[in-house]
Amino acid sequence: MEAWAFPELPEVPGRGTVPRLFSSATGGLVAAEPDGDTATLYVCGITPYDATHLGHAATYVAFDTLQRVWRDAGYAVRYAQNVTDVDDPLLERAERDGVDWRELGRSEVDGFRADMAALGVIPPDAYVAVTDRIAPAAVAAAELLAAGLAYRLPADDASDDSDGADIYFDATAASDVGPWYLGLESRMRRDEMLRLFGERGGDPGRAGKRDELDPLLWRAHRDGEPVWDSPVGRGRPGWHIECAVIALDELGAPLTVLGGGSDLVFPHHEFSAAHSSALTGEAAAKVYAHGGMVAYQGEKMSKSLGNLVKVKELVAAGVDPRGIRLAILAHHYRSDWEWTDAVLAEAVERLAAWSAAPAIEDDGAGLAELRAVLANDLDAPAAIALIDERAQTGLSTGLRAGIHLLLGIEL
Ligand code: 5CA
Ligand code: ZN
Repeated sequence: MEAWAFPELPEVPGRGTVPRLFSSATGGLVAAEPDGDTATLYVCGITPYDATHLGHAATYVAFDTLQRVWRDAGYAVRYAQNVTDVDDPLLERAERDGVDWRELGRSEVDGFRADMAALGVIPPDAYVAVTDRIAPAAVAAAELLAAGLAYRLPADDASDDSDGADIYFDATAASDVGPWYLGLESRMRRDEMLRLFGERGGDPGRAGKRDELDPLLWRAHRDGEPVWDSPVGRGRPGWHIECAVIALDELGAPLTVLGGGSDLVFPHHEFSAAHSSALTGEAAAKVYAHGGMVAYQGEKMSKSLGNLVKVKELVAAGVDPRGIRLAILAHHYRSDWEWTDAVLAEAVERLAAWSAAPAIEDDGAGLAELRAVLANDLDAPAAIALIDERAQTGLSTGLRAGIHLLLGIEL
């Protein structure tokens, strides 16, 4: 699919360094160092059934910052992002609103593109709709079956035109064969995993599974649901295999970074990584990186709760998108935080102060400091603090260029 317009990236003197990032797998900082001259990045995309909210924006701005830091360090970046354009919540919303699910997806993706472009987020090189990768997902499910890492489970309610069985990943069997887990499962209590699995699209109560946590690889056709023909029968793929296959096809393994919000750590990235490793024998990624959750009115901002602050509504109300970006960057990407009017007002004020700062002689120190703090787990709040301080006396041309390239804010 088409992504969106590429923002202007200015020339900046000198070079940054490879960033260190917090890894959800190790629980510490690791160098997000590409194997060759190209970093590979996969960030999970939206499920397009409502407009882009500040939580989505925060996640994509976080990984945009990573991409900018890599580019500044002299690496090329190859970036892939999916669109989960067939999934239960999308189908339910389309049904509720009496619209075709494809049309709902298309219009929300259009809105997302416009929002990302407004925020100056660098587009993915491969922007991939899940519905364009049904066949490879089915082939992957077939491979896992053949390898003895998946099993068929009869489904009484499957349509007559299907072969009557869903396919599940055998997590226990797969854990013996590859370097696959994020390592999270071993640190998370089983009751916690079961709770999250149930809340986030899993079906721990499905009778007959070898393990309650085994995730769905392929869902046999049910009457009234979208359906595709495939080598594993008529149906549609499970969520985790979709992202695993798109990441592998577009970028290979291991990725330099697999990213998303912290709500994807378990089960989505755990099992995407597991599927990927089971298919290739390689680790899925060098670094598993996750952003914090943005809340609004006391709860995680989410389409399902409906407590949304939408990017397009702020922009339509005349808010400078640079102010939105600065409001996001004022919070460390890994922390959970709450969007308020005051957060936005402070960012807009800051943007005005930076813009009004006098131009001064360049000794390169400001840019070097900016690079150093961002290379340390993308510490944008520290970057903002140092720019605030310098803006009181003046901002040099080099630092302004650095702010433009690295924070995506042209003053
Ligand atoms: N389509 C799947 C991923 S394959 C999905 O999670 N879609 S989503 O639309 O729910 O979220 C898109 C991205 O925004 C994900 O990376 C998710 O982790 C992130 N996200 C969702 N809600 C928030 C929030 N309140 N704060 C921060 N990030 C969020
Ligand atoms: Zn995903």
